Amino acid sequence: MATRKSTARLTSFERERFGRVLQTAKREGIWDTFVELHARATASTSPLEGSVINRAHFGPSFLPWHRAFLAMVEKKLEEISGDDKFFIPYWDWTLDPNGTSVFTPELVGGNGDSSDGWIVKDGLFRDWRIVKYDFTLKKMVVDVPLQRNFGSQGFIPDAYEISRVMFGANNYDNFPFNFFAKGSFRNDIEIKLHNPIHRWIGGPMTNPMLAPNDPVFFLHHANIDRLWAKWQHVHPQASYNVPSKLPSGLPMPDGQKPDDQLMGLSLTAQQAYDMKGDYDSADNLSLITGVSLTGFSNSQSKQGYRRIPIKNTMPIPDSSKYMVPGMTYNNCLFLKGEDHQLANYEIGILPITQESIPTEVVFPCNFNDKHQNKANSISASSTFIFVSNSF
Ligand SMILES: [Cu+2]
Repeated sequence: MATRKSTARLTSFERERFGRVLQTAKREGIWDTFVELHARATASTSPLEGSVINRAHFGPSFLPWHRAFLAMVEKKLEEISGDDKFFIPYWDWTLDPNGTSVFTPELVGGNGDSSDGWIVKDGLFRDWRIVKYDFTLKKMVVDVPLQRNFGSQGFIPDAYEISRVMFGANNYDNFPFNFFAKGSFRNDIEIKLHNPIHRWIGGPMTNPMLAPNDPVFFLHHANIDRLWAKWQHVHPQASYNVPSKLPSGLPMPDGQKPDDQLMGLSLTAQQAYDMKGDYDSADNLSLITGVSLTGFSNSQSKQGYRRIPIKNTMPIPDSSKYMVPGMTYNNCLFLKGEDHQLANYEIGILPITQESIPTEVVFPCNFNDKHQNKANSISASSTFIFVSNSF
């Protein structure tokens, strides 16, 4: 497998090659088989402790399934290209939050046309018709043109949100191994980083049954996979910790256990866990490996972020009252909408601009509409994280 590069660092040849190969795959019907495979895995749901997971989402196999899927698709596209240097690029949202290196005419095209049903009118894929699985006919059928509606739902995660996931859970997954799991890297990255971008793009990307119809799916998932690989790198003690039975005695659904075959793919979940992707080295993996999670060096303070657990107690009536001398608060960030039900406590990150750190601080935020209007008293903890501008 060739090394995957950021969309921001592609050569013009690599950009042209990507579009050309995808055009061929679509013309020959191969692209539609990718969509079908993803749809079938998504449709195979299993009840689990009162919720539903499927072979590809909302359960432990989410990351391995998509890693193996990405590798399979990339291999197929490489064969079409006849070029063993072919790779699927990734969209690094911290490097390029507006997608200026992604949504270009020669790569995946831009936003949909607001005056015409959000149909994508530029780029190489403007003539693509999406396909969907018809469960009555039991086959794929051709549907509407490709659509996108940037920003109507969801959001692009910023460095805070990414760091919150990357430095959050130390376990790969956790009971109950679905979308209620807490302390689960898998669930955090799925729900807090992966889902919002699907929704932000709009069109087929908002629907798991249809999402791979939009080529940007693969650029998005390559970045998810890259972040997972990084997390694995800094959590060598973590493992694919998925038991065959739940504490209740219910069996773990098929496709989730370490030795289960990932649906429609040639690897087991464990094999995919162990197969870390090959990503270009230019994006500061070393900064993450150098992170100290328990200490904080003053020399790093200008770039440091302090992570403070927030006790879910006291509302702040007037934000101006609570500025703590010696610290400057540039912004305040809170978990948003969907996260609230998932979190026992919330985490805020404050840029540190002074070296002295008070033991007790109260969030002095002016809340904006991007974040839930929630306010809390917070206590300092000894946990710090170092945030580079490119995770
Ligand atoms: Cu998916």
